[in-house]
Amino acid sequence: MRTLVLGGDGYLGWPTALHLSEAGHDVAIADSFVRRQYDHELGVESLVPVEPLHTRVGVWKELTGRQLSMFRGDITDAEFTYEMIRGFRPDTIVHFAEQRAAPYSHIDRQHAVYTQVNNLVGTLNILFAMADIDPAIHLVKLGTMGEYGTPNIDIEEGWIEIEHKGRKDVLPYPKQPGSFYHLSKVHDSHNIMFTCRAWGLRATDLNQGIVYGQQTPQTALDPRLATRFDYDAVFGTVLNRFVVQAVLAHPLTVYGSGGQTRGLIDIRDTAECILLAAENPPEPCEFRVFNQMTESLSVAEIAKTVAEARGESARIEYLDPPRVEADTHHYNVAHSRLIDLGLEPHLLSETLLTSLFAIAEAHKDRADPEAIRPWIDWRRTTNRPPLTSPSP
Ligand code: NAD
Ligand code: USQ
Repeated sequence: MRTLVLGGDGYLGWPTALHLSEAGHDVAIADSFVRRQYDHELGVESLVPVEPLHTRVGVWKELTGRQLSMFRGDITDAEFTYEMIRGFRPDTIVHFAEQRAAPYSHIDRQHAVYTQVNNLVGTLNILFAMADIDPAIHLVKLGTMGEYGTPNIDIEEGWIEIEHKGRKDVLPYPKQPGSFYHLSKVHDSHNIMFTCRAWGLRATDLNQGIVYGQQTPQTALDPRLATRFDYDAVFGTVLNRFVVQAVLAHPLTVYGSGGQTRGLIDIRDTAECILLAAENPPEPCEFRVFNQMTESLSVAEIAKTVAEARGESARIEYLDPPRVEADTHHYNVAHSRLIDLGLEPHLLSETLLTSLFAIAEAHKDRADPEAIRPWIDWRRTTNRPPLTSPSP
């Protein structure tokens, strides 16, 4: 199977590309490296150092004999996208290549517009290129559990049966996303669903929960194969942030009361879910939705779990919530379709936390404590980064 991984230089794209390569796929990676530019813009870095893509690809070849092809370019550039798909002729396109931080999309008008243009235009270019070049290509698209929001009823896997005024239908599950970023995923989902109907494309929309962890069996082979580990207030996600905060003896920053409940997934399961989706494609015209999460926890429970695993030095601090979100709500999500395909989830365990603490310990000197405090408030239309002390 020929698999093109868009966004293959990122936190999830890189380990997934290696997992697919090890499973025997002929893998190509495409990336614009814009994620590395956000680091420069924000003045932060991955806690774990990441090598340039060509170094990582060289190390993978040296260790395993497996070749990964590379395309450097921006998928919002239609010419680049068409040329790449014509040149590589993938069976499957795995699409990770979007601006993925909700806080980044709330910095100001420019960042909100950038997020939606980057995400929507990139996906539209892929859809048009698939239709024009080969409609049999299977698109595996990374969406997000946050597309659903937090309704007061159970969340189904993509679709809900509704009875209205005596008539019944199975309709897309209502979407109530909580940020400009999460909205971009909803708009993508609509565009993908429409092009499956209009042009006979086939796609899997993976509504993924928050990913945690930093290593997969493949990235652990050599430090030069490491993937990112973000802990800052813009790109760091909650569990990874709490682990780094605990190691730095910084209070764990729970926003509000911490009742916000979210779906979570281990990074090793992300890579496996993509493999399962790619190797079990939908029918032509089918727009398929999987909820890609393995367990639900509230933010307060995540903080408590991390603090208890760390021991006495860990403290929890409840901050004024910078986001507009419900922090007490119902959350019960159907997520059986990937399990039906064979996923055997890794659930959050003491062992995983111990190994994550070890990774954070090994690199804690690279951490910038000033990058931890949240500074982007959903209620403001313009946010400016706090003044930081000059570097020595
Ligand atoms: P990431 O930012 O680390 O990786 C995304 C990659 O895409 C980066 O390398 C970036 O340079 C590239 N990219 C962005 N826009 C591009 C463009 N226009 N052209 C080419 N390359 C471009 O993010 P991640 O955490 O690996 O997330 C990957 C995907 O999974 C995203 O779509 C995200 O929304 C989704 N997702 C992530 C999580 C999570 O917890 N990290 C959870 C659910 C869903
Ligand atoms: N939170 C805290 N303290 C922190 C950081 C976050 O309490 O220090 C809270 C947030 O308020 C939120 C929850 O934790 O309620 C999750 O925040 P997050 O930053 O970990 O995750 P989120 O913004 O939802 O985004 C992340 C990824 C995104 C992906 C999404 C999956 O960045 O790409 O789409 O998780 S989901 O949440 O299921 O939509």
